[in-house]
Amino acid sequence: MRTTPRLFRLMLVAALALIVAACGGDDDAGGEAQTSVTIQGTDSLAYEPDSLTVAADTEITLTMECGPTVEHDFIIEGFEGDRQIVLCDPGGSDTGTFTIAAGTYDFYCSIPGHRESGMEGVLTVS
Ligand SMILES: [Cu+2]
Repeated sequence: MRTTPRLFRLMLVAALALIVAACGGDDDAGGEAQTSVTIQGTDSLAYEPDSLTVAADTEITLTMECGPTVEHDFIIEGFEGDRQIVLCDPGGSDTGTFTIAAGTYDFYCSIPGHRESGMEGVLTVS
């Protein structure tokens, strides 16, 4: 019978497509703890997104990309003396790392006036 191998091949292709689709969805999975995250600092003095979820006790790589005209940084309140994790120039980006215990933290931008304008967010570590 000649149709059987063809049908089998079709099923194989369908199964592979499903597997690829399942694996491809990891990037921005909302609530799942990540070890590598990217955040935008916008010209309207906001983080995008303004909430991040990362893994506890694991080195996290954070990349921040800044809008074309304003610089921003990223500080986790109360963590390592409010150490600046990243600082990006207008139109630039910066990458830093940190390892943090489980909990819920506030993060903010320390450029004068930015936090007051609402440039802060919530970091969930689980
Ligand atoms: Cu800022």
